[in-house]
Amino acid sequence: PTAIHRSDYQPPAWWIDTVELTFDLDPAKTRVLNKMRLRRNPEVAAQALRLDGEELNLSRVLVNGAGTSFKMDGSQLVLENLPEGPEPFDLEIFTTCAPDKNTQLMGLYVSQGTFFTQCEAEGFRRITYFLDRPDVMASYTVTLRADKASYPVLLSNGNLVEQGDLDAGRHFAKWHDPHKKPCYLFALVAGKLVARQQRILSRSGTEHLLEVYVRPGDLGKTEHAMNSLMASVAWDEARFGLPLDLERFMIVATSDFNMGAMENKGLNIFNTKYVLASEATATDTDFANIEAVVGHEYFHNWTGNRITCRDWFQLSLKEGLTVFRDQEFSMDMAGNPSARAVKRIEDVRVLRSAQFPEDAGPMAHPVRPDSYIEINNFYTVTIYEKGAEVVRMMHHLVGRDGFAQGMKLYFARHDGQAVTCDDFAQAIADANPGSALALQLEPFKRWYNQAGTPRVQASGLYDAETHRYTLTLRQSCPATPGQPHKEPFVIPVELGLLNHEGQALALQLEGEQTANGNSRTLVLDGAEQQWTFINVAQAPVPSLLRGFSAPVVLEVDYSDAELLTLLAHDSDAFNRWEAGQRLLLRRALQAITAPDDSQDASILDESLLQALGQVLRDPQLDAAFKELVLTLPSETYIAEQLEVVNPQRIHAVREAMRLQLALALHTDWQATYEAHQASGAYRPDAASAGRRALAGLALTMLCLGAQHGGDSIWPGKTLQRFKDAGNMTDRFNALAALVGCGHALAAPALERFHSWFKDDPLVLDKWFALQAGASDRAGHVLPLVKQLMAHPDFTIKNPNRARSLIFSYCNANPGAFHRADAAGYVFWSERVLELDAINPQVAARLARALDRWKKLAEPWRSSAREAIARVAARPDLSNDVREVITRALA
Ligand code: B3K
Ligand code: ZN
Repeated sequence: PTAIHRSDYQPPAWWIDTVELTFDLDPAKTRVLNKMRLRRNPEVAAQALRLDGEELNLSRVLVNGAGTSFKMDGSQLVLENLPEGPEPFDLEIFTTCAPDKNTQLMGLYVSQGTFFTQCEAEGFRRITYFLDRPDVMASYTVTLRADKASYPVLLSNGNLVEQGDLDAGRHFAKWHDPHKKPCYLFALVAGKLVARQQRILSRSGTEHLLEVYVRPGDLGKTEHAMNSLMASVAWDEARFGLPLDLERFMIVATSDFNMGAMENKGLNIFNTKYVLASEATATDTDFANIEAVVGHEYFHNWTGNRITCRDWFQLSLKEGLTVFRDQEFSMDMAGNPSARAVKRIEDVRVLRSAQFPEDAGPMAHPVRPDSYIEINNFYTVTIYEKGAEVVRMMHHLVGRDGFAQGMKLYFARHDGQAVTCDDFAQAIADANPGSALALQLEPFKRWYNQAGTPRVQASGLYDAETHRYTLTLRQSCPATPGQPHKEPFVIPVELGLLNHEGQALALQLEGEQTANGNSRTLVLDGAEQQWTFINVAQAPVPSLLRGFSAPVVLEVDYSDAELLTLLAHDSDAFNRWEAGQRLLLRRALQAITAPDDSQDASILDESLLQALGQVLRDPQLDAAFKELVLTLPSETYIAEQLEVVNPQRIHAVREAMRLQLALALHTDWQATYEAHQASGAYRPDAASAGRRALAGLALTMLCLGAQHGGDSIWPGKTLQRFKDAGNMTDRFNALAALVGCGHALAAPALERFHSWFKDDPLVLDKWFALQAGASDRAGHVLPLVKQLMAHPDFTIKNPNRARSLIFSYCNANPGAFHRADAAGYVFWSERVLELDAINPQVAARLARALDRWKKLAEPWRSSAREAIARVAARPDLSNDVREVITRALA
C-alpha cells in the first residue's frame, strides 16, 4: 500500500457532466449500466482516462455507442483512445457486482433483505467504474429495476420522475437529482420498508415532504427522529438562513451500518441506533444522540453537499464545521445557559478522553492531514471534534454575528464548488476585517496543519501595593509523528478574575481608561505573553479558558483553596465543573503515585467531600450539572496525565474514590435519589434527562455503598425500581447500578432484561455492552465476554453487535482489558484478525485500542507490543488495519 500526499493534488483531467445509472437489482448478481457524458478538462494536459473500480466484473465498454479498446492497471480501468478535442462524448460501462457477498458494507450491500449503499469515502467504485473523487460533480439520473414483491420500495437521490411495472413481476422507479454532486453522495435503497411522512412549509412558503423509512414493525419508533428532522430544518433556516433545497428529504434506517449515518443528497442512510426510539426501549442519551445525528446529517446538506471537499485531506472542512453546527443545534434545543454548559462539558469530555489521546499517540494527525494510506482511517475524533473546536475558536474570535456573516460569504463564493479548508477560513476572515482572526489568519491556520495538543502554562503575580495583577501565558506543543517542531498557535483564552469570596472583579487592562466587563478574551499568539490588569483590589483567583475557549491543556498552579472557590462560585459553569475535576484529578494522581495503597480509603479529603456535598444539595444548580460534577475523570483521561501508566492502579484508585464518594455522601445520595423521582409522562428534554441522570448516579452510589457496609436495603430497592420503571433510562440505570456493584441480584435482573427485550436488537446491544463494560472484579469480565461471544444473539458480522460486546470491552473498559496475564490483548488480536476478514473498517477501529501501548508500565507494555506484532505478522491484512498497526509499532 502506498501513501497518498496532500501536496500531490492535481485537478481531474476529465469532467463527468451527467450520469445515467440503471440497476437490475439482484442480491447475488446486480447488473449496473453506467452511461456517462464526459469531456476533457481543458486546463489539464491531455492524458488517458483512468477510472477507479473495485471488486467489479466488467462486461462491456462503449464510446459513443461503439466498442473501444481498454486495459486494466491494477484495479483501474484505463482508456487511451478517447475522442480528441473539447466536445463531450458518451461512455457506457456494463458491470456486475455481488451485494450479498459484500460484508464490508461499502458500496452496494444487502441488509436483512434490503439493498443499501454506502459510498463515502471511496465506495462508489465498488458499484461502477468512475472518477471516484469528491471534486468531480455530476448530474445523476437513476433507474432501479427489481422484483416488486421483494422490493416494493425503490429509492435514490432527488425526485421520483417515473415509476411503473415491468414484466415477470418486476417494477422500476426513475429518480433525478436536481443538484450536481460528487459520487460519494450517491445512494440507493430497495426493499420492504414503510415510511412516516410529514409535510412542512419553509419560511418562504415552499412545501417539502419529509420521510423516515424503517422496517414495518418499527414505525412506532420514528416520531422522535421526525421531530428532530423538523427541528433541524427550522433551525438551519433560523440560525444560518439556510433553507431545505429539495422537494423531498428522506431518511432510511438500517441495522447493518459501519458508522452513525450518511448524508447522501436527499436520501440520508442511518444506523437504526440513530433513528429508532421509544421511551420503553431508548435511553435519554439515545434520544439526545438521535437529535444530534439527525441534525448533523441534515446540516451536511449545505456544509458538505452544496459546498463539498476538493479532496479527502479537506475532510474537516465539512465534518468539523458540521459537528460545530450540530453542537450548536443541540445547545439551542436544550435552551437555558445551564443546559448549554452541560452540553459543552459533555463535548469537552469526549475531546479529552478520545481526541487528546489520539493527538498524543501514533495516529496523531493534523485537522488537515498531509498523507494517508486508507482514508477510512481518518474519520477520526481529530477531524470531527478537534475540527469543530477550530471552527468554534473562529466563532469566538469573530463573534456570533460575524460568524453568520462569514457563513454567508462562504456560500456566496463557493456554492456548488469543491473547496479547501483555506477557502472556509478565508471567507470567515474576509467577512470580519479587523477581527483577531482576520489579523492573524495565517498563524491561526496552524490549527489545520499542526498535530498535537498545545499546552498553555499560566502564572499570575499580584502586587498588593499597586493593585496590579500580571498574568503570564506560555505555550508549547509536544512533537508528533513527522512534526518534531511546532510554531505557536493562536489561542483565544477567555477569562475572568474572582476575589476570594468568589465575586467577579471588573477587568481593566493597563492602558484602558475604564473597566470593561468581567469576562473577556485574550489572544495568545506567541510563545509567551503577559497582560497586566489594573485596579485589582485584592489578590484574584483567575478563571481561565472559560467555556473551554480553545482545545488545549491548561496548566495552572492553583491552590486547593482557589479551586474550591472556583468550584463554589465561578459564574462560568464550565469552569466550576473544571475546578471540581482538577481537584478530583489531583487527588487521583497523588494516590496513584503514592508508594502503596494503604491510604486508598481516604483519597478524598474532608473539604473536597464537603464541597461536593454542597453541590449535590444546592437548590440553584441543575441536576444535569450536578451529575457531571460528581462524576470522576475517566480512567483514560487520568492515564493521559501520567508518563508511565499502570492501568490496574488507575482502576483501583478510581474505584476507591467512587466508593469513598458513595459512603461519605450517603445521606446526600439518598436525599438526591428521593428528590429526583420522575412525575408525569416521559419527556426526553434536557432538564428531565438531567434529573434521571442524577437519580441514576445516586442509585449507583447507593448500591456501591450497600456492598461495602452501607445501607443494605438499596440493591433490593434498585431491583424493584428496575422492575417498575416507566422508561428505559430509569430501567437501564437501575440495572447498571446492580451490575456495577456486583450484587447477586444483577444476574436475575440481566436475565429478565434479556427475556423482555430479546426481539429488540438495539436493546440487546445495551445488554451486551453493559456486561462487557462492567467494572472488573478479580478479572471476571474477560471470561464473561468470551462466554457472550458464544451467545445465540451474538454475531460479529453486525457492526453494532460487534461494537457492543468487543469494543465495549477492548476500547472502553481499561480496568478489565489491561490484564497482567495479557489475556485481554490476546483476545484483542484475535478479534482484530477475525473482523479484518469480514469488515476492515470496523477492524481498524478495534485495532486502535492499543494506540497508547508505549505509555504502559511493564508487564503490560511488552505484552501489548507482542500482541500488536502478532497482528502485524499476518501477511494478508487489509490496508486499513495495516496502516494502524504499522503506525503503532513505528
Ligand atoms: N460523512 C459520514 C461518514 C462517512 C464515513 C466513511 N468511512 C457521516 C458523517 O460524518 O456525517
Ligand atoms: Zn458528518
